[in-house]
Amino acid sequence: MKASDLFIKALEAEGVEYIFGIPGEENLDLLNSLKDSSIKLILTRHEQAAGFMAATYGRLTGKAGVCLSTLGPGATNFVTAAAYAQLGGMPMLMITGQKPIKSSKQGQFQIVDIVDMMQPLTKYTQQISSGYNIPARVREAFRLAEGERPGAVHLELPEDIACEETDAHVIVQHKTRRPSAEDKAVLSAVEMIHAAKKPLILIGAGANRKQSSRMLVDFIDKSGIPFFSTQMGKGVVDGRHPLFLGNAALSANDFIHRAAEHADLIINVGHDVIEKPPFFMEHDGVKVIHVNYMSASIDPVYFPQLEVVGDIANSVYQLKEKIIPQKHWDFSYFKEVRKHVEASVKEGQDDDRFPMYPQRVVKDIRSAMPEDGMIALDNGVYKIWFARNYKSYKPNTVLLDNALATMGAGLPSAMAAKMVFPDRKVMAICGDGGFMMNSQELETAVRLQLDLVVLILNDNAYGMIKWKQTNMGFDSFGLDLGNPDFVKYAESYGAYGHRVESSDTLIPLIYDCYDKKGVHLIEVPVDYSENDRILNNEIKEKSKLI
Ligand SMILES: Cc1ncc(C[n+]2csc(CCOP(=O)(O)OP(=O)(O)O)c2C)c(N)n1
Ligand SMILES: [Mg+2]
Repeated sequence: MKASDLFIKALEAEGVEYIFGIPGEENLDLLNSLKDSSIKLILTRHEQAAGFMAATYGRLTGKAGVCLSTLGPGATNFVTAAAYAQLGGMPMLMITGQKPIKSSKQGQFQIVDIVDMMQPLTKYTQQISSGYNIPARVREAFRLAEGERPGAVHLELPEDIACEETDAHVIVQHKTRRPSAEDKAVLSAVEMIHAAKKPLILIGAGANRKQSSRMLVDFIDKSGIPFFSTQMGKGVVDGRHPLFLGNAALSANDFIHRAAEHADLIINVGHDVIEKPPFFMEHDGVKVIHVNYMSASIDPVYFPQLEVVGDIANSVYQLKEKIIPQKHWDFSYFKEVRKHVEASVKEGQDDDRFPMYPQRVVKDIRSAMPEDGMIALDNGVYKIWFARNYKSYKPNTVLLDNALATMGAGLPSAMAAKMVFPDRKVMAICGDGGFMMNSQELETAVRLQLDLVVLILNDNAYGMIKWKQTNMGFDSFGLDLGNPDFVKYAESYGAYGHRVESSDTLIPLIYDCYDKKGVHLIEVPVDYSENDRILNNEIKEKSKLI
């Protein structure tokens, strides 16, 4: 068999549905083999966007998303997407081409050592040096990408290897189960929880990765222990649960941090230090039990006293089986915190100023999205408002990146979410800055006939950095932008363009967009003038008083 045919057969055996990317001349054998495959090629307008789409496909399915590029410049465009998948725990395979490795008459033209470049960004990076190795390399790449902790892997397929003949056979997936936590670790954890006076549960990104949701609800309901979540842990347990205290959108000084400071034990399910810290551990401060697939990486702000390492859902199940609610547990302070958080996230939600208040935008989008509707956020200051104020009802319905926290992923990740869940309503939420980093993918979305709303919060600036600049007492400098006419811009791609002109028109407009189908861009002029006062000062002062 031709090696490139075998490569595609190996991908098919892994259950690959899509390859996102941009082929170059070094991928032409592989492209030709793809022609008769069940795998669909999704052509994008930038390799970075293809990488973000593949990573999000992996995040939502648990199966590695696959992306393809040529050598040199195509492969270097994968760098940010590789870091996004690797830090975010998203399984993703990058396939890149290369000049012939046996003999080439091209000198060093376009040649960059891509295998080495990918070293710090992946779990596995290999050049395929013979057709015979293809089945093992592909299987190993998928095994590592999808195994805990999931992440990015890379295979380089040189042109002369792709076209050689081989008699190797595909290696099929083998059955595997994640190891379960050891009994004694669970017993020690239960003892610690029983002995605590004010235990508190934290839900982080790891719990959102696999379906730990039902086990966590059972554990919370049986124990009655209140919980809070990290940004990437949103939705694992319904935000309307009566024991939900709030989201740690900031790292410190918000109402929710009063609960974390007041607790004597935090049962941390699925958070690891790659996500921005939801609270800081301190010497002689709150104790932590680390419940995760992997042992804890130690950091000056994170040094747990006990670990329960193994499949998260199983660990939580084991804890639930053994936990007995204790009379000496005292949750009264947490209940007080909850009241303050609930009041605080409602503040400003009915404000009708225009340009719109971000708190109002969050509330309007929540009320226009159905329970299983998905929002995919880019990175900007609005992400804090969404993480803090937007209640998520189901796992993985708020896709945000609080690990690499890159700009530019909002639109591609929304597109991938819509492909994985074609029957759900999906919205990309971007700043004017982040949207323009991958706005060319509007063409891909239109070509794929996705029904999608892309909402842009427009402040004509890199608002997040302006907010930090003000907070640090610097003069306003260097962060204001001009923008295209977003309505015309959308229309030039064959999408629909809308500009919100008053705050009461946003909700009906969102409904209209979903009714009409197709790709809709909604520009929402936004008023960020109070971000500094509220997020940096008022919340800090008020939360001190609880
Ligand atoms: C690729 C990338 N470049 C730079 C940054 C640093 N950064 C974080 S948010 C931000 C500004 C975002 O601006 P915009 O998308 O308009 O959102 P806003 O904060 O204005 O709502 C910048 C420059 C980043 N996170 N990622
Ligand atoms: Mg902006």
